[in-house]
Amino acid sequence: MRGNEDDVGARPPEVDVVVVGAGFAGMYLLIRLRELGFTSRVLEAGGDVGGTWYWNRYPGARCDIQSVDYSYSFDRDLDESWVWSEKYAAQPEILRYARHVADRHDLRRDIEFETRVERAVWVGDSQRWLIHTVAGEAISCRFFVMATGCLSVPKEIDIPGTERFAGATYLTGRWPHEGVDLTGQRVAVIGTGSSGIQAIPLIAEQAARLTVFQRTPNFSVPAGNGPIPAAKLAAVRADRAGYRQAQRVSYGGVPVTAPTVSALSVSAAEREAAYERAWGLGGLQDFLGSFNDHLSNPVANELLAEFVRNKIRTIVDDPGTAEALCPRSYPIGTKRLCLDTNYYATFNRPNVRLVDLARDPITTITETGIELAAESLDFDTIVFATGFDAMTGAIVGVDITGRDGRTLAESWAAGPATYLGLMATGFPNLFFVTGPGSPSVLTNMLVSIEQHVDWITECLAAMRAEGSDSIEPTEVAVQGWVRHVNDVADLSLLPKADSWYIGANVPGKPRVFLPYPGGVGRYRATCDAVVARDWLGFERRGPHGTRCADGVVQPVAPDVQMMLEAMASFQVPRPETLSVAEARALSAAGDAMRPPGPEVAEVVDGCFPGPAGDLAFRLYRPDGAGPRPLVLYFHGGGWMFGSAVSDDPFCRDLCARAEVIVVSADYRHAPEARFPAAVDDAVAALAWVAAHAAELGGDPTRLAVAGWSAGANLAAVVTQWARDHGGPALRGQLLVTPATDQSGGRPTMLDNAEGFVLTKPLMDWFVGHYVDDTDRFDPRVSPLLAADLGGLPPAVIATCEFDPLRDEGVAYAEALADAGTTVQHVVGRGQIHTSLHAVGVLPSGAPFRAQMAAAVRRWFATG
Ligand code: N01
Repeated sequence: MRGNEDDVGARPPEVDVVVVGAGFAGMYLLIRLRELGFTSRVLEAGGDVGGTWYWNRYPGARCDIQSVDYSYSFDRDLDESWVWSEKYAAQPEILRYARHVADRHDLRRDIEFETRVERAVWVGDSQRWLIHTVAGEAISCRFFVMATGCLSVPKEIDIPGTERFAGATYLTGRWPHEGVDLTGQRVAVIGTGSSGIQAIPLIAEQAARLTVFQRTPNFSVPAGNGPIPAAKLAAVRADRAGYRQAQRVSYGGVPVTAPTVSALSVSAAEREAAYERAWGLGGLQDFLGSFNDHLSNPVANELLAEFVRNKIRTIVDDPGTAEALCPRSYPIGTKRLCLDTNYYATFNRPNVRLVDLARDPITTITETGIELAAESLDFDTIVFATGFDAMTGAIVGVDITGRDGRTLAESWAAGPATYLGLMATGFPNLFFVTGPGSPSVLTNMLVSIEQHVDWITECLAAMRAEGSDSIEPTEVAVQGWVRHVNDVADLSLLPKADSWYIGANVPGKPRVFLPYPGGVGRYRATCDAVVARDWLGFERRGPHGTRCADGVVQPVAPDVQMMLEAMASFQVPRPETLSVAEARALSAAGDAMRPPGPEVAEVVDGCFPGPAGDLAFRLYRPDGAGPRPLVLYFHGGGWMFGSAVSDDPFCRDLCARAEVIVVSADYRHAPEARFPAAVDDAVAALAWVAAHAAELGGDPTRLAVAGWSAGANLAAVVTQWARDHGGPALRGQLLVTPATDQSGGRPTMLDNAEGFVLTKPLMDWFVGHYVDDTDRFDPRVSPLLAADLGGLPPAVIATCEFDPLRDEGVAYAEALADAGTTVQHVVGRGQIHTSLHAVGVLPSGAPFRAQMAAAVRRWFATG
């Protein structure tokens, strides 16, 4: 099919926008561009609209998102009038829907089919793109949009001998339009991803003999296809606008109630019942989302994985085949979960055989079939269901040369780097719809496509309104976004599989997590925030000059950010607005809600003599026999809150990771006991622990101090005291987000003054209660101000990016290093004052604790 044939040849060589691709993204883009009065040309390699649904015509191809959800929302009449025949529509029906939309909006007159784009060049002088088609046409445009889909370029077949095969070969992603009759044939299917798993049951019904070649088994859940669930249809019909809005702010583009219960918090019977219910319902989200920790907790994940394996063992008659079909090498859900109809049962058919390539790999394809190490098999037809060069294949498949003469392929050689998945530095006015770094394939594509197209067209309209010629993200913004995408992925189990999400399916492709796993609702809010903050991270150029609000849009670690949002929604009172007793009670209540921290071999509570009476300590002993290194620890709490047991999870963590005895010692608190009471107590604790190290099971020659926040201040102070008073000899000092200077505000005290738990007003409140103004310069209050910072033991100093105390920690690290002390500075990117301490709550703090513990081990490694 062509666009309006009469118009071909009369098409303008210059337009505002060239769009590549007439799938669901390109079609909606065209509609929006027309509405906004932009001239455009849409170039499509296929013969009609529909994108992935135009190409993927293999038997059994259907969507794994329910049809009601997988449809446009922008056209209310279309939405109301189109009636899907099934819960999960098959490819012919989805293609019919795409064609219907094209007819309804008269789209084909602006689409050129069978037109492949070969290359594109940014012309700096004119600030325009020149787009070259394979047919030799050159089109000039201001804006260039790649709406080329995420799974549109089949992966190159990398099995030797493929070209020698004399029979028929088919790719699932390029299935012949006229269909293929496999009746009576000997058929091989290579690949057991979503495509293979959908095609295999239907091919088995036709073929005389079907052999399935499986390299890695996949987890698959029954689709439970049938009529659209009545409840769903009723919900949509009752409040269509509300339903569509709920999709937009949801995680996956499908409105579901987010699970709040851990798979580990219920009995085995309850869990099994929930899994059975979800299995019976059919659907990816219901199944993976039957509990809230399948994609974050390996133990919970394994429970779900084993449930599926047991299902496979129940369904498949031959135990050997069943075991071969059981995935074991990656957590469930970290490769796209498949949705099937009768997949596992197909292996009970007498004409179907599974070849497990993990045991018996393909050595070559021959003229007549497939040769394995152990046998040769003859076939009439080979079907390759071997997947796609996902997310980047179609984009770098066009030779795109940007501002500096570099191609996009060169610029992405180490992996794609985009801002919001929408644009790349060096490629002005080039947009991607659902590009790498956007939620895309992890969500309902239709919802993601509409959001991207709306954002892009709003951007174009804004550029036109302000008279800008070009827009491009800054390097800072792109690097920040790439980090954020990886930070979010690293909070989950997703990077643990060799999946196409991470480029692992294509030999040589850089291993980078490609889609953004933060959810479509959060992502939408982020894109909107970028616009609201004067197009944060984008540089716009034009006759007006250059406009740029540079910066990173999500600089706080994602788990920390979520915790801050939760705290804001709970409206936790500010401690400094309470009485001291109330503030202490609030702090203790927060402590009581924490997970306990890791197990240690032994916990002992005791007392030691302080200058004003006995003080408590808690000792944590690691596994293992013999005298251990001993770390004296001082808790945080602004010299006003906390106790020897208040940092329990952190002390356990340090004990377990560094394999040291930790003794957490109490000290008197302000305002009842102001400075120097805490220092005197800390000095007494050090003297007592040094004198009793052996009794405590420690090695008196391997002693160090540690502390967090105000406790780190005390640790720094006693380290200086020990130097000045003849011992005890210390192997090191671990200072976690220390307060080191009370003499005046440093920049981060103002930059991070609000919004990150420890605030400037709270810090002022603490210090005001602890010391008189005249004592602020005393090195026992401000150890940074000590006249001599030489001769101190090695220091590990952890600072956090969004901590008001960050600069004073950095300054102490620098000052110690300048004075000749060995310093390891642990830089908590994206972290706040309290987050390194939040053991078991904020996973992003764990790598920093691991760095600290490794450094502590090194202190004690010798002698
Ligand atoms: O591709 P895949 P797909 N020798 O990459 C195997 C979407 N989709 O087309 O895992 C032997 O998942 C490969 O093995 P391994 C959906 O998002 C959606 O099936 O690399 N085997 C794997 O088994 C999906 O995730 C729908 O070890 C080789 C298979 O081929 C995505 O598209 C339907 C091989 C490829 O699986 C891609 O799915 C269809 C080799 N040399 C697709 N090379 C629905 O909406 C590869 N393999 C339902």
